[in-house]
Amino acid sequence: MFEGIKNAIVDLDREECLKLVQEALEAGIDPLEVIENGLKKGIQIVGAKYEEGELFIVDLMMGASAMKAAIELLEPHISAEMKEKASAGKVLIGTVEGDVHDIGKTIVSTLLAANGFEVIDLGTEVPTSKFVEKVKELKPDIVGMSALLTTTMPQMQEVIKALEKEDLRDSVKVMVGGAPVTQEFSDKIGADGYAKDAEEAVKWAKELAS
Ligand code: B1M
Repeated sequence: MFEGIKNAIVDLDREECLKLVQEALEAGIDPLEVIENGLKKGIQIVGAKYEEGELFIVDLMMGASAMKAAIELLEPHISAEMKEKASAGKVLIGTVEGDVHDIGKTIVSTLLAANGFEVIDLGTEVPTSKFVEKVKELKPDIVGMSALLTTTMPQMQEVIKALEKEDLRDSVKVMVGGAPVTQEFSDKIGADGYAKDAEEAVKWAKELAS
């Protein structure tokens, strides 16, 4: 099943992907396993093929869109499990300004929710002012930022600076992630936590929230 889902993403076959994901749900397979062992592996191969010049940007978009649709199909089933657990904390999360990449961020949101966090996902291209406004309004325990482009990574520091300016920095923990982000970068910009993947993000969130 996982192999089929992975291959459907690699083949950019949205219909087949959604059909197999639906079958996996009906067979009672853990939705998180479907993401980890099927969808994520598929999009990684698509990304590698793009980098090698074997696929074009339009192919990337097709693969990404199939993956997003599949996650949307899985999400309600993860939330159902989530509801049985007490909230581990409130997380405000978004992809920073100028950056449209949201697959990784959505996986992180989904896993956090599945682990009992209340997640408010602001989406992509989130302006610094919106992060600040939402921190004021919603008082989260953690602010999570994702960036996939080296050119948008500095936005993370802008958000931290803006939170400092508004005297909000001490009220939240800041977690950062995304393919080009490193522990070194996280330390440099004054974030509290860095996670290389969604599992680590959950681990960090649990530690940061406590
Ligand atoms: Co873009 N893209 N892309 N892209 N894209 C990359 C990132 C790139 C590395 C590809 C390449 O050229 N080799 C490159 C960036 C180069 C750089 O900055 N050095 C790139 C580029 C250049 C671009 C455009 C500029 C291309 C163009 O238009 N010429 C453009 C940017 C537009 C913009 O943002 N303004 C662009 C557009 C796109 C698509 C729209 C086609 C599509 C995104 C669709 C979408 O997200 N809805 C896309 C995709 C799919 C990719 C690749 C292939 C895959 C990204 C992905 O989804 N990975 C990517 C190449 C690659 O990474 N190999 C690439 C799978 C995902 C599960 O992993 O996002 O890393 P990831 O998330 C992980 C961890 O990083 C971590 O956990 C996740 C799950 O394990 N994590 C966090 C992520 N966020 C976290 C937050 C946390 C903690 C952990 O705490 C809060």
